[in-house]
Amino acid sequence: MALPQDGNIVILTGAGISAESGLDTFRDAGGLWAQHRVEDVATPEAFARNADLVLNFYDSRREGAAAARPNAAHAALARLDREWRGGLLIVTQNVDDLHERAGAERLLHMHGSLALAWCTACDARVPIAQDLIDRPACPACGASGHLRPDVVWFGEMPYEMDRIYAALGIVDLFVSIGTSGAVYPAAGFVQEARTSGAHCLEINLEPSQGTHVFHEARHGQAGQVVPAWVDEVLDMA
Ligand code: BJW
Repeated sequence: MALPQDGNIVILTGAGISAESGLDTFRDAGGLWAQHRVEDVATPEAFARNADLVLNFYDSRREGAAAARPNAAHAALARLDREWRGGLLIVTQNVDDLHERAGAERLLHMHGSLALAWCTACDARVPIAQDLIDRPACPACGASGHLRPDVVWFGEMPYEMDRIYAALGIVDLFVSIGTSGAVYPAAGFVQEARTSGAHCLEINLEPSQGTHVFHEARHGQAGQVVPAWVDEVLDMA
């Protein structure tokens, strides 16, 4: 495909990009949804019903993410972010911070972040490093027992949708990496990108649920396929 040197690239990433860093995906065999029922840990109703179970789930994932290291796919996207002179936006569904630790800057977290807590007493989003199960006080208002993980559960509105749809409205190349295409609205971004006339590429271990909507698919480990694709894009420029 021909991509103008100042063309606009939007990259959607999912749990598969962090798999080679040792973090569990959701829907693969043995993944997070095989270990926990979604309804028990990833809805506001679950949090209202059994906050301890939900807080333990996210405390343990925060610990896992802190111990993980960015892999070759994160590093390649950070290099693309540094070197691509046109527009670029990495939209991650992941709540780990491996993209930013690899050096990516043009990045947003549409499903929130394990590094933040949301105080339901004062509505502040605050950085946290400690376990929420210990019910730490909110650093903004001092109230105890009101911090929840700042992540987007089923039935909640993902973050930064205006910015994402604005970027999809002018995108030339849309790339989806390591996501099953099972969760909306992210699963619908490829259709938005097609409507804008973008070339759409899927990079995933296996065909995603929406693979037929993409113009092109490259199947394999993100840690191998993504660096090769980034080399191609930067060589074309
Ligand atoms: C590799 C690899 C390697 C492995 N290399 N690849 C329209 C139709 C139907 C339903 C809905 C709809 N619109 C909304 C809904 C409802 C709902 C929904 O989508 N339900 C579905 C189950 C059908 N959506 C929502 O409720 C969302 N909110 C919403 O829509 O608000 C209203 C709204 C309306 C209009 C506009 C905007 C908004 C909120 C969804 C929140 C999702 N939350 C979670 C938890 C977040 C916190 C946390 O991390 O715990 O987000 S669920 C979970 O799924 C998490 C992930 O970000 C998300 C996606 O998972 P992902 O990343 O794709 O992981 P996997 O495991 O599914 O796939 C990994 C892939 O990688 C696999 O394919 C592997 O093969 C591959 N892989 N190793 C490359 N080494």
